[in-house]
Amino acid sequence: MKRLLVSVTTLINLLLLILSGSGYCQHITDESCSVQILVPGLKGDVGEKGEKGAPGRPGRVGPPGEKGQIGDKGVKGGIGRHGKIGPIGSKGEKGDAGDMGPPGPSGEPGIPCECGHLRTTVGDMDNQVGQLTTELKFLKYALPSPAVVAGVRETDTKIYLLVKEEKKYTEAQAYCQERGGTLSMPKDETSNSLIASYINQDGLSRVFIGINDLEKEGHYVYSDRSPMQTFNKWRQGEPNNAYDDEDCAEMVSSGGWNDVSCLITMYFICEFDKEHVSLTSYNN
Ligand SMILES: [Ca+2]
Ligand SMILES: [Ca+2]
Repeated sequence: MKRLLVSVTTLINLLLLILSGSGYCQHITDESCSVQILVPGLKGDVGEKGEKGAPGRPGRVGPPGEKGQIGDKGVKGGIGRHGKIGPIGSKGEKGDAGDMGPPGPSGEPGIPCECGHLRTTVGDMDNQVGQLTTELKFLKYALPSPAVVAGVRETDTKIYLLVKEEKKYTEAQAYCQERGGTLSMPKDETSNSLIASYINQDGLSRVFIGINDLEKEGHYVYSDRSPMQTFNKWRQGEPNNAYDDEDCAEMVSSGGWNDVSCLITMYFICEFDKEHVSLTSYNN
């Protein structure tokens, strides 16, 4: 481009010189008129190198390259650090019992003694434990609940049970019979005193006992239908069959007897034969 501009400029200059020379020379003498041809000078020296230009603008983002190949597998890493301690595991099942061990060495000889009486005592205690065990089973069977009885009283052959539930005579008798007994039958001074103390101990004033003349007026029998013997504890003026309606008997705290209506309700005392208790199984 630059070279082309130089050439054009040169041509224009030559043309101006030709035109001006021919016109100018018409007014000037031929000697003094000459044609001067101007030619461009020599090409100058190469200029100094310019300063470095500012960096150009970044080019456009090229298209994504093709996906490379899968690299080789890396080298196996070293052992990692210890992890945290885990939670306590559940308890395992109980293992089988081990084999029985060998017998131990013999003990030292005992001290000789006269043990005959001790053996007798131990034997007696065994019998008592057996009897108490039977009575305990009986009580667990016979007692509806601990709240309604005030313990038991007993002689060599009988067990007495004070039941603190108010019942009519026949209901009380049925209660005792259901448990293998009967309403208490004081047939001698000993049993009468024991029943009386039983009443007093609990602060009571009267209880039904197993005596009645239900079948025949004035003919008193015990609740097991055995006839009244010579022993009795009728209070003075009793039995009086008051209002012609007293066919059952109560014992008051003094131990005395009185005939009363069978239809009133009061506490009562049952009686059980120890022999019967021992022979009966109370496993319920
Ligand atoms: Ca009567
Ligand atoms: Ca009476």
